[in-house]
Amino acid sequence: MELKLERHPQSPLMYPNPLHQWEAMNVFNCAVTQHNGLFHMHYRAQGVDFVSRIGYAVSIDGLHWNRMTDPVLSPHQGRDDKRGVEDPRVTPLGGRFYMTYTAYGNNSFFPMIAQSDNLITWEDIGPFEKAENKDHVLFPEKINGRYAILHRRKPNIWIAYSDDLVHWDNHHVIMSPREDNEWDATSIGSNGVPIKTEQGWLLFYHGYGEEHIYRQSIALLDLNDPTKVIHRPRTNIMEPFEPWEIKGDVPNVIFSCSNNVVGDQLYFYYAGADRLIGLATAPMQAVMAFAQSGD
Ligand code: BMA
Repeated sequence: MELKLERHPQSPLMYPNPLHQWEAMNVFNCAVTQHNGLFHMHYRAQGVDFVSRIGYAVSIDGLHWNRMTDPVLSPHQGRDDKRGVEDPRVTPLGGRFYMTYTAYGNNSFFPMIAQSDNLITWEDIGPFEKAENKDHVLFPEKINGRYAILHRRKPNIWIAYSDDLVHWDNHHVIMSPREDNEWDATSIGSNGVPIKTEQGWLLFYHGYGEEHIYRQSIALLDLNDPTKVIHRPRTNIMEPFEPWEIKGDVPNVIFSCSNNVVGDQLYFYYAGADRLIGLATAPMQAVMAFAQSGD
């Protein structure tokens, strides 16, 4: 069985903004959160200084966006994140919002968790761990009474649990790259917030092989024990194809930090070649049928 996401005719939806220095070069890798009847976007932006910041935009229909003039998150004083803050994923949980993002320094990067009540002002909780790690995303509810997070210690997707979002334990590898010649043979990482379905947690993930082409697919994890991968179809659901997905700041990249259910459709926001933001869709029914077709 195959599933190919369909590019929305209005895609790409968002371009760099030459009027704002901080987002004049690239806008990409966005989290989209549905809250109070609106779509809220947090996106990675790079300006003329090539430092990454996180911008915010709001939309009524998920297609037309109004952006804030200034970023909502920038490199902080007193820590080595001079190259910026990257790849937000936003999880609504227990009446608050949590953003997982990567802080990038001159020599290394580390995975951060921040919290907000209003999606605009963010307060850091701390690093998820003091090691090179990224692609971390919180589950939208506690599992067996504990916070759960997916993360990436290269090249695998891991899971870990916590009681306070600060101390994490029970680290397990849940998915690894596949054998040579597969599209995801070198490294894999999680995308947006896993979606709870009757059949399990629907996980969106990216992967690349030797040619370094970033492609996308999905897997299903057990609801009560997400260390168990129930299905992992072999084929990918999206790969670079349009000119703006092939050429940009980094070539041949489809990267995503959000996967939303809108009505009966999947809204898969993604970035092409680390430069523009687009949208691809599919009926949720088709997504679930494909998810269950894997080994
Ligand atoms: C990853 C991150 C993403 C980026 C991707 C492809 O390591 O840096 O922000 O989109 O590489 O370049």
